[in-house]
Amino acid sequence: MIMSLKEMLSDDFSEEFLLCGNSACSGCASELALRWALKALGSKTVVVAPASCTNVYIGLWPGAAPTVPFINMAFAAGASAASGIVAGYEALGKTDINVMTWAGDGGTVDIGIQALSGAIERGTNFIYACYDNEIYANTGTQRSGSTPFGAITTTTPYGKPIHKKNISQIIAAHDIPYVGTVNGADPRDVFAIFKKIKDITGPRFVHLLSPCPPGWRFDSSLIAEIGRLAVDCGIWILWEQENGEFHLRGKSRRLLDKSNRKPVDEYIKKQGRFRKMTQEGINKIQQWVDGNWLAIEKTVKGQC
Ligand SMILES: Cc1ncc(C[n+]2csc(CCOP(=O)(O)OP(=O)(O)O)c2C)c(N)n1
Ligand code: SF4
Repeated sequence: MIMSLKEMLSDDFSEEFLLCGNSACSGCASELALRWALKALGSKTVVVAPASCTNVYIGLWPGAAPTVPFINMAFAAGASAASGIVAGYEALGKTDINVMTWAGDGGTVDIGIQALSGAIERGTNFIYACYDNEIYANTGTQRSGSTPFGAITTTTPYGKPIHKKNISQIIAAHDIPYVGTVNGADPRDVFAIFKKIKDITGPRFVHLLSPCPPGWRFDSSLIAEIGRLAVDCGIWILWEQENGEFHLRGKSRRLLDKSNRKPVDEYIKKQGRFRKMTQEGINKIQQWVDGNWLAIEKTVKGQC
């Protein structure tokens, strides 16, 4: 359930576990989402972050922004390091500590996928959160497996020629207790989902859309609007799979009906990374989006 603003500002979660004054870019959804995920999880949380923007914007000890234990890890090892930490706590009989990997899409869909698949297949009791800014942002905007069709990066100067990898469906195929997608530019959505999954036992995977103003080329004041448009046009679908049960959630529940979806060009035309996209390219993305919704419709109908 989404919180009201009044509830969000109540004393219950006024405590900060990611301090301000860190070096994230203005309008960074990764930093915003991490802040609200930690508010939901609370002080008894250990975070592992493989190589990414996150290691940079949290800063260096003793001036680092997190107030919870935070481990910067090698690029490929986000999930395996978390597995080791979970095993250590289990050996000590400590069962009340949340272990969370906080990784970018490069560290998840490309280089970290083997460790992630292994950790969730073993049933590791942890949260794996992938903030998906659809690029390797920290090293200057290279394409990842999660970069969408047509997006310009330094390694796809004419736009990426193929669609993005569907990592959340790949993880859902592992049949773990929880897989869900979140609008990372909406703190209420982030808070509600992390609060909900905190007490689930076993592997939990959260896939957050993470708009990145410098990488996607939009003004940082537009972060909430870009996240909202992604959901409204159906390019980012809010869904959950809990113990094998799939359902749409939030605004996406009413978007199965195509007439409720905005056209994708509203989303695409707001971002400089798509500046070389032709109308043909936009049509191709629209078809891809519509195809994704048809697949969802079949899943939903198959469950009825
Ligand atoms: C094995 C290895 N290769 C390359 C790098 C350089 N490197 C550090 S962060 C990064 C990009 C990470 O991208 P992503 O996981 O999407 O996170 P983001 O930077 O977007 O936050 C790269 C390529 C590295 N640290 N280790
Ligand atoms: S480059 Fe993008 S992901 Fe990295 S800190 Fe800046 S806004 Fe965040």
